[in-house]
Amino acid sequence: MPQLPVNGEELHPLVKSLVERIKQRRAEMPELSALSIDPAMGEIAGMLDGEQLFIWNELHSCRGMRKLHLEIAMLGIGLQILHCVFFPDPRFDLPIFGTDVVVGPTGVSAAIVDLSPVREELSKSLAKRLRGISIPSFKQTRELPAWGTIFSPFVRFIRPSSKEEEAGFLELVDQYLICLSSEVLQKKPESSSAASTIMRYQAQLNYCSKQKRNDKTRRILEKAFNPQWANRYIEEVLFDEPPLC
Ligand code: BLA
Repeated sequence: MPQLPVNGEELHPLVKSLVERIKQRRAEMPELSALSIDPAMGEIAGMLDGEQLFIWNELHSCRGMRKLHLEIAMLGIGLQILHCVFFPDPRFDLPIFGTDVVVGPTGVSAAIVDLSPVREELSKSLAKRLRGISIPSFKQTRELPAWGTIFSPFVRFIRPSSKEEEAGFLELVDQYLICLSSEVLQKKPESSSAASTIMRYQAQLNYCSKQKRNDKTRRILEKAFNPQWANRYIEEVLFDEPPLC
């Protein structure tokens, strides 16, 4: 599996520190194991507007979570994207963790983090944990797109306006990961055929189909590679359907 360039000087400080923190929290997950990834999809290089585009991927699983995906995309020196989604095993009553950070030539334009429900609402134990987090104040909150109905009431979507706000966002992501880890350690699997498992499976399908409506992701990938390749990447790597359990 390709190593993420976390020591690379070229990474934006927020992207670099987020990758480090996510890796640290991921290492604490029970029964962590690396998943193999098609070499053609794991480390990718293309061209966009004459600039080189690189994508690095890491995939793991752990007890309770079927797919822990961490990705960095870099386009020349202008655009960097950190994409991270942890998908639960539908047999466990666990949420989807997601964070996405987009850095443009003028700095971080988008930073989002959520623990998204795969049932009508987040479990009481998780909502209680999340209510206990102190949210730093952010000057610019961004409006969610129409497909953003998949997110929980605890979603934070901001444009950080200072180094302090970037540091606040990093700590917020960390808090969400800590909440997730605590839930992972507590939950026991239900049977594959339980109605609750099937409902959570369907909700993951819905999460993936809504994320696929993000034109901004598709457009970047289509321009860098080609529409067929972008579609394959979105369908197979970013938001592939969970296997029936
Ligand atoms: C927005 N995502 C964006 C933007 C770009 C990408 C270029 C626009 C930035 C801006 O509006 O400031 C591109 N994101 C990518 C690419 C990848 C990626 C190429 O992850 C992967 C290779 N997106 C996610 C996940 C979440 C997410 C998991 O992949 C949330 C947990 C959210 N990205 C998200 C949202 C927007 C965004 C909500 C804003 C969309 C909008 O305003 O329409």
